[in-house]
Amino acid sequence: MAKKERTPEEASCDAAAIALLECACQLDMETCFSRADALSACPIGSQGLCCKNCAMGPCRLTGKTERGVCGATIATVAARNFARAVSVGASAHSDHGRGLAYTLLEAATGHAPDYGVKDPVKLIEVAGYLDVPTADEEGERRPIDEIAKEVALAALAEFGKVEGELLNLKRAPAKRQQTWHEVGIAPRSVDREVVELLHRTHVGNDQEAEHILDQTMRCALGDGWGGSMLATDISDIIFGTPAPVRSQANLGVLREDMVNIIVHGHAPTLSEMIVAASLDPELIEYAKSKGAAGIQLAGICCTANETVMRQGVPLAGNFLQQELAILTGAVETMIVDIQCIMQGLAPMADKFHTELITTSPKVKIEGATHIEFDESRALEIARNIVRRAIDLFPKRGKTNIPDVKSPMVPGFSHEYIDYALGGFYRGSLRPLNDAIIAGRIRGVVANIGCNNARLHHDALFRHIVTECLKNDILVVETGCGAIASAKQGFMTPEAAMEYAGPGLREICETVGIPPVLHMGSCVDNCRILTVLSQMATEGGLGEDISDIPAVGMAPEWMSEKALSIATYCVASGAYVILGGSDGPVSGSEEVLRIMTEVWESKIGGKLEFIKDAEEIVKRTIEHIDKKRADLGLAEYDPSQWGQSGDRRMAEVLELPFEERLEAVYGGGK
Ligand code: SF4
Ligand code: MSK
Repeated sequence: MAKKERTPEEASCDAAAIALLECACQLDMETCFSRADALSACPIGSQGLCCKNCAMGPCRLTGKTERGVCGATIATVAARNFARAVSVGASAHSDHGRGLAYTLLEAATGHAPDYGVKDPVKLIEVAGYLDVPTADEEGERRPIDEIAKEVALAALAEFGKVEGELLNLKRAPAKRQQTWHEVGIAPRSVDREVVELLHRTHVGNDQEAEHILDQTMRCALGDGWGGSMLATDISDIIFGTPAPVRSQANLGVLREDMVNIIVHGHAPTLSEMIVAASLDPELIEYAKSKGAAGIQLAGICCTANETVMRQGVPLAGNFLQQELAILTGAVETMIVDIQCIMQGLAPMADKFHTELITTSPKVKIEGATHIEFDESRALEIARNIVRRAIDLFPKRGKTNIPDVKSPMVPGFSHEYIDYALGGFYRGSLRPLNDAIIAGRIRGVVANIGCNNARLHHDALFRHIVTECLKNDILVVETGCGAIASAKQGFMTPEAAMEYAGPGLREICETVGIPPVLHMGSCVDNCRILTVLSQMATEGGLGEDISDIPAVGMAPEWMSEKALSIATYCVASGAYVILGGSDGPVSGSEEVLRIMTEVWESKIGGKLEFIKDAEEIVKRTIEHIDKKRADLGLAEYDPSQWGQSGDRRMAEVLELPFEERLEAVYGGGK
């Protein structure tokens, strides 16, 4: 029986997406939503029960056949499948990081003249982590380019170092490092852990689920504290460390009267040059000569997160909105780099005047124009692409841009959070720890990850964030989850007044921050690791990441990168929930037990797959309250808070004199 096709409202809770899905129905065009409806997920593969690791299979371990031809058990097969997915996710993030290290090397050696060191302070900090001397023997500061070159080489060495372990591991709390060493999962080098994990999953190799999953954690840690952390650090060095900027989110940022260019994927290298080209007065004049009022740049997925965090380039949407952006008919060019790029874009672009341009030597798509990016001619290539987009503007037909967008304030790097809480003079996370200790902030949730076309687009994000804020839980976000929150209006300081509980609202009002902090792209989840590490070492919240009243989650996840992120967060001590389904190892009770009970006792973190939104919220709050109790903190009591801050001040100023005295001095004067 054919699966029922969802109505636009059943497919998404985003008003812009709904409007465009209606448009897709009218035009009889397929999207990832309709394809998800037409295509049932394989019930065996989705539980992790199908092995195709050799030509005696594929072996589907269901019903009577609970062992593969080679004798592999359900637990072995499910663990191996999970391990392979994590290795791919870790590779994607890490290869992204390696690419940035090469860009820094090219820039520092004069081979990429359009790039340089934008944040020398961050360079000096990262040099410290990578054991690169920043001063000469006389104690004089070495030239920045010289340090940058050595930082790039030291970063590249982390991928295939011969001995030792990843240098960034020392940025974790001491207790965490000790756990990694005791369990034997401290990653030695980024590439080595990926290769070893793949080796172990070859037919006839590692066959004990727990042992396979130990190496899976080690490989994922190589992503979180290796490849991803290097990607973030080097992006900050080259393009600047983010600080708050104003921007907007959702497809309504596209302009009827302008040339619309969308950057999509994950790498900031080309997109930063596209930003520069789109601001070039000569190209703006050229756009005007073609009848446009100017050039509007917008982003999708994590390229969007990179450019919104640093440049305030508006967000067009998240993963499930990439085809819908083209469906507006208003996009001249969509430039894609790496990861999360749907092949469905090419046939969709074919129906409009839109040119889809692939730019990475690693990504070609049939039907797209390939203009390969080359760091040595970066701005020239970017200008060429922008010029092509302008040339397409006169060919634009009927458009359908939904009038839907929300204001937002992104840019919360961990450096900025430190600064926001104490300025340059005494920037630290002390006020955050104190707010948690006092109970104004009940705990922290990192709500991250993808969208999934099989789920109600953005709905889990919206529900969970709303409930967290109501319960005085500070939310930090990256990836497509961050874009979901931006679109839903959670990322302005004013949102605290509408959505936050009384304690969290007081903090947001005092510091002037949104209740949901945009911390960047998928690789920037390592910024969250850094914040958690600092909170653990700051004092008052235990001495390890596993002690902190915090939960990580990816409610609408779909990518293998999300599995790697989840695994490195767990291996770093966090409780992580992956939502939306029973999960990719649900066919094995044993693997589920290892990821919860065994991992919790062994490394202090655990991974659970929870389908239901209410259940995710319930378990999150239970975990946060349990961690608070374990730390001996006061029970959460919102009735204590809400008596200070801007809103209360406004109320007090309106009171009659005597009542105002009472409110201010409590009757003491
Ligand atoms: Fe089947 Fe074993 Fe080959 Fe997997 S490795 S396909 S379980 S025979
Ligand atoms: S883009 S990995 S869909 S978050 Fe980073 Fe979004 Fe997930 Fe891609």
